[in-house]
Amino acid sequence: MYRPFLEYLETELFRRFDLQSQPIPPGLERQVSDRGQTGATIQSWCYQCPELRKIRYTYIDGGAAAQVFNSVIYPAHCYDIPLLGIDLLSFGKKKILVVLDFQPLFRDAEYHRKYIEPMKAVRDRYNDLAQNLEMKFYDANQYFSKYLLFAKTDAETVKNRLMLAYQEYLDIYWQMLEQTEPLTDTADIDRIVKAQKDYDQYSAERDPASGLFSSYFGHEWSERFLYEFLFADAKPLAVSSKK
Ligand code: BLA
Repeated sequence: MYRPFLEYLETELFRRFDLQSQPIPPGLERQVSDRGQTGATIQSWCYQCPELRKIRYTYIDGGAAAQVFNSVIYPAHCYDIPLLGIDLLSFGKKKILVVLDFQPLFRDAEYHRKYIEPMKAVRDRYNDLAQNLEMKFYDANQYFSKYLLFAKTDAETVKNRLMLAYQEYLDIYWQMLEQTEPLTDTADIDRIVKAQKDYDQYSAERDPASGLFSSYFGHEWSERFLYEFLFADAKPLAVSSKK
């Protein structure tokens, strides 16, 4: 159901950047489960290029029971622009939830003006996909912008409307990356390193997908996938509390 979104992203990335494949830890790149009605396959891709230090995306194909396309793009540490976050979910065809955002690293007004305000014009044209839904897992004020697309919707809207919004958001994101000046001061760069690391820690601890991964692929695999691939700069809680 979300394959066209994966393919569009992939085409854009290969067209615009000089991508290098990044290794995915053994056993995490692809996994097949026979649990659930139809089983499921999860597959991930990871790349980097000088402008983007980690580009990862994952597709879960669980037939009619689950279709998921999830991606995070982390800019190089010399760029303070937001991360690009994509989470498109469909469970049993009835529950379709789509999220797309430029995920801010900082919350001050200047940052907002530079990197979030440019989304407003697009977001205003897709008001129907920005439904102000309540967040149960995450804090909407942390790592989410006020112009995110976040909607409960249907397959028709995904195909006809979300795809257009998605293409426009991506366009603005590439533009933003092109226009941003690289930081050169070590202290400024260190601040981005820390902010991106904090994002991984926060996201790993809150990720609402860990139950989904566990139910298909087991708890152990799920923990590895979260901490060794999705949010590789996060430390598992038990480990970090010992330090
Ligand atoms: C919600 N994301 C969810 C849910 C699942 C996933 C299962 C809960 C749906 C529900 O029952 O309400 C799935 N999350 C995944 C998967 C991965 C993952 C499969 O990380 C990894 C492969 N989530 C993101 C990114 C964004 C994001 C990058 O991973 C940013 C756009 C947003 N997902 C997001 C939000 C919700 C969500 C805002 C709703 C959470 C809430 O209600 O608090």
